[in-house]
Amino acid sequence: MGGWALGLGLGSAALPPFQITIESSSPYYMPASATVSAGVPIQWDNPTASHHTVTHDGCELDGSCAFDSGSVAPNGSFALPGLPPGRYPYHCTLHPIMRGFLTVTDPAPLPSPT
Ligand SMILES: [Cu+2]
Repeated sequence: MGGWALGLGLGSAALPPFQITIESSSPYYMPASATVSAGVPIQWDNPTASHHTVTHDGCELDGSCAFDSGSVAPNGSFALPGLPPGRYPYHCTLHPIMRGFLTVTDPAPLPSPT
């Protein structure tokens, strides 16, 4: 478990993960565009017959690699304990046509800076 999530002080037991299903046809990641709150675990399930990855675009673009599942076997899954707020385009390194987008929002609204 990541210390980052624990640092939120939510004081709750482990949250149920937000689940994304890998599919062998479009949109490939279901839902392809997902929005979750910071600190919420995220889990990708692979019920297809092929290996896939869940790889943040930054892993290859600029080294800002937020997550990379490596090869996820059929009937396997990949889980993250939660991510800092931000926008995370990701893809499958084995099938570059597979693309998803994750938006992580602040757990509580903060006063907007002036
Ligand atoms: Cu794939």
